[in-house]
Amino acid sequence: MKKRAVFCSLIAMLLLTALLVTGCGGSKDGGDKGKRQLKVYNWGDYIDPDVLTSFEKETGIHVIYDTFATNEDMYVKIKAGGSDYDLAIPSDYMISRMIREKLIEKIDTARLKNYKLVGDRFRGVSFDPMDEYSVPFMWGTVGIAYNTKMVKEQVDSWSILWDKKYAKQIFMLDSPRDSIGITLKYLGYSLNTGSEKELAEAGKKLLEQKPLVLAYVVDEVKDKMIAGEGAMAVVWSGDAQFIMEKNKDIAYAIPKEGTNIWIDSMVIMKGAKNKAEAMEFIDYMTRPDIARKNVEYIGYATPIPEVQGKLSKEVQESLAAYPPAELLKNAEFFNDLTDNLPKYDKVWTEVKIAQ
Ligand code: N2P
Repeated sequence: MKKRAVFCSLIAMLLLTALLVTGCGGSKDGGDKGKRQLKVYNWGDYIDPDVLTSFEKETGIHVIYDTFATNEDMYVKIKAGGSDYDLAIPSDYMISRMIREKLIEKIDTARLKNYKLVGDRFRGVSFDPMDEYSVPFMWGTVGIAYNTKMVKEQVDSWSILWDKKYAKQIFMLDSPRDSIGITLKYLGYSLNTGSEKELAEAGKKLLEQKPLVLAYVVDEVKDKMIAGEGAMAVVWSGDAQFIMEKNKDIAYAIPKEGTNIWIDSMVIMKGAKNKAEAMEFIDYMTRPDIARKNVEYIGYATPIPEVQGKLSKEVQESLAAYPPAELLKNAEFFNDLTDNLPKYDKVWTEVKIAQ
């Protein structure tokens, strides 16, 4: 009996020590701050680094932050499993696919203080019609950034990307959906086509263009265009805005044949270990002062009207950032391709391996 009492008080002491060491059972605002963490997977160059720092400071949540260059790269890593991300920021069509494949969780937007600030045109969107899975982060278009010192003519058509006089001065996006998509638009087709014939035509066009292409690039395009290394580049609009702010010779065009309009939204991964932290991150990114810091740093467009209204007149009138509706009349969102996806993969592989 006595032995047992000693044993019990020993256990109690051990338990007490354990509690003291871990900060009394994990209270949010106690000494346990360093313990909370969040694993985020985002596009490269898609956040103001100061915003990450201030989030960590204000919430005590340690962020493990990784980046990807395209939706397809992100998908492969998530699908392979074991990456452990809590939160990612894919585009529309990829979100549809992730919902379909049960890779992401529902988000209770009623628990997000700042969700009400999201603009109406970003709610009830086709890839998440009931606003159940995603909270918009940025939006934009695909277009041509060009150097007005090297391109003297008007840029209003994708056809300029096939003009031999710009041989080896053209940067293409190393992103299958984007590069095939704009080629389909140039040919007068939908960028969601499932037609083998139309896709074969687009593939032929891209192969024909390859000798004129200086490089297939993603985030590196910004430095290259700022440095004047190419005459033009197919870019995402916010990158164009970023480039234009650093090099006044650069302009942005949305070709008349139409383009892709996209929304990148925050999603929570299925089975995320740090769901509460992910919710805090989403709400923080949607907070007006933070959203503003972000867009002013990265150049992309905010889905929060109140934030847009606070930006400089120059940015608000920039067609790279906030294009007028008439320029978007031929624009399409990408859809989840489902069974047609292999057809696009085949086209892109052929283009990339061609000599
Ligand atoms: C930023 C990537 C922009 C995302 N580097 C395009 N949807």
